[in-house]
Amino acid sequence: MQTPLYSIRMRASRAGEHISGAERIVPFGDLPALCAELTCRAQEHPRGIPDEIRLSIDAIDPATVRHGSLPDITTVRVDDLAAGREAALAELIKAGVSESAAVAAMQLLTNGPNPDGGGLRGALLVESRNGVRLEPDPRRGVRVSRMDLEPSAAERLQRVLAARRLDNPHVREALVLAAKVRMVPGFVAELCWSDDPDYTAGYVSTLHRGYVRFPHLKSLGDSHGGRAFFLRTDDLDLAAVIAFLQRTPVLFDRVGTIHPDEEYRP
Ligand code: WAQ
Ligand code: MG
Repeated sequence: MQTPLYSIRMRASRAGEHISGAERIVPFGDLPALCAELTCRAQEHPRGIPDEIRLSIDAIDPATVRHGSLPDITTVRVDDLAAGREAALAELIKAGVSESAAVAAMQLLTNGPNPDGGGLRGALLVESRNGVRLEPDPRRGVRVSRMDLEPSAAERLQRVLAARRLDNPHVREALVLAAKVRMVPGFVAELCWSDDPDYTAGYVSTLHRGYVRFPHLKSLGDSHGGRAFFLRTDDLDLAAVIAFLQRTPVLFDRVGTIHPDEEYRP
């Protein structure tokens, strides 16, 4: 019999504002150690000390688990924030996002997309052509959950990332999240940069190019960041997309190729 798997989710906030979160899928026996690890992480986050930490643990129905591959990775070298934003915008437009929708999403991530101020714990869902926001609750966004690497893929990923000096938790976790998001029907692109003040890199993920990283999508010290998922909505069952993102367990068993770095040439 297979070991029963559990989804574990952490989110930490202060005065209602999102600080950090994490989502993993692990065997039953790994839960105590992971509870400790995720609690430490919530306590030691560069965005500050939380006044609320939530850990949620739910059994996964093995019959619902899906499998998938991580995207290929390319780093586009840019010297500064302006070049990074310009290169990311070009990548989004190439994937079929309208310029106005892409610019509007970048503006929201820059200023903090929460109408109450600050960030969201989830992602913006954005119609790829007209830029209309699609999340049911714009104060929360849509949080992707129930995804992880198979142990052998986790090991392999760390090895290939380390060989390129890219092995850090931001990259590993962003790859897993991006891999799940690109599985949804209607997916056009994802834009992300971290809300951690000490991490300036971000990415654009598309079906054609994979996970394209830009070392500078914001300035050091800036605590604004977030994610936007661009979707084409023709015949799209949005409720099913959201249900998949939040609830369908996906384990990634294959790692993509890391391509040579590219220089950004405007
Ligand atoms: N589902 C939806 N949105 C999320 C999730 C999730 N599971 N996790 C984070 N977000 C949103 C949320 O608004 C966060 O405030 C924001 O994204 C940033 O999250 O070098 O570290 O965990 O290749 O700070 C990308 C570049 C790093 C990595 C991204 O994001 C690289 C990062 P963070
Ligand atoms: Mg963060």
